[in-house]
Amino acid sequence: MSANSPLISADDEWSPLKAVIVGRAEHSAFPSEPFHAMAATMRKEHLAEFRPGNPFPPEVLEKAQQELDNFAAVLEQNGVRVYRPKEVDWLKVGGFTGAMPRDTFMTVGNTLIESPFPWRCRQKEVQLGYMDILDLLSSDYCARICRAPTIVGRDTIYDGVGGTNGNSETNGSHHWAINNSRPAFETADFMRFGKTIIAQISNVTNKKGIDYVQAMVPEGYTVEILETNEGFTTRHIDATILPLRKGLLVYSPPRVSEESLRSHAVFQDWELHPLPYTPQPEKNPWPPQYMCSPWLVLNGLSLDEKRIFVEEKNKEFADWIRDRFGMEPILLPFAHVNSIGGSFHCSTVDLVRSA
Ligand code: DAV
Repeated sequence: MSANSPLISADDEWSPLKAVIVGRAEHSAFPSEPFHAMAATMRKEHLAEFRPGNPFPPEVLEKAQQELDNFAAVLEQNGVRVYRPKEVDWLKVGGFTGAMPRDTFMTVGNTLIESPFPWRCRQKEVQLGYMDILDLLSSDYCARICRAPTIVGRDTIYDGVGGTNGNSETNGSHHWAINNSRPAFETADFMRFGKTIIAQISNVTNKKGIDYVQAMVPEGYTVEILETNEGFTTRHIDATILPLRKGLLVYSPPRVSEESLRSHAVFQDWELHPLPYTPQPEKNPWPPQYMCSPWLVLNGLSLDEKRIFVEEKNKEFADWIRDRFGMEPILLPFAHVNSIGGSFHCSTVDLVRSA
């Protein structure tokens, strides 16, 4: 592989997309972790579903798979190289899904970083689903792949958190569902803005995890912690802020303030726009929104600085970014993928973006 066509090279969210991983949905099962960790991150009305060995409804998975295949085809039609993970029976192995690789990997320059997952049900995800992709990527001799560190001995990530009734809400000063005893994160708690990477501490990402990313990124990149307001449901930054292009960012005002964003030098000259309406949940939607809030409208994937994938029902959002900012939203069906954990940003990992 020549140095002129790298297989891993991306450090922002908007430059023209050249190569991407798109997840797959078959055999996905509800994640299952100690009650307090699920209660802290999942929607209350569906909490009982998050138990071991519980598959998502087959019709949801079938349609989610079709949506992902269609999305992958549209990306290919636009000249993007698409990688897909292996088909894995996640139900059988006590795993979650192959549909949400954004939580699993992040590209920073020539470096691909794997998450040291806090959740046990995800700790074999890469080994089972993504080794073929990693093999292919390592044929680029300039690429660096940072596999997650092995957990030596017992995993201590839930020690001292959760409270006696297993509910972190009642657990005094313990705010988060995980402790800081080892590096833990999901890469969806990080977003790339060139040499600055913005991260949040959350119910799946701890301070040691953020320090670990700082140690793994190539020289010259800095990880900064954004103060967010989500409180106890916090998980993932990619339904809180959405850069539409260099210099233009949309944010969720209940989740983060302009002041907090402005305090980061990288946003000093940016236009920062609150979403001008509060996205509302549908009443009794089918498919159900098992895992996400209506802020998922901000979970777009950019093809370049104009074109961005938006779920076809989010017409108000698509109209707003078209009329207000001259964007060209690409509307695709994705409701069933949304149902099992995320939208276009969550279900992808951009590997190469270049001007
Ligand atoms: O708002 O429910 C969804 C983001 C998933 N990566 C939310 C977070």
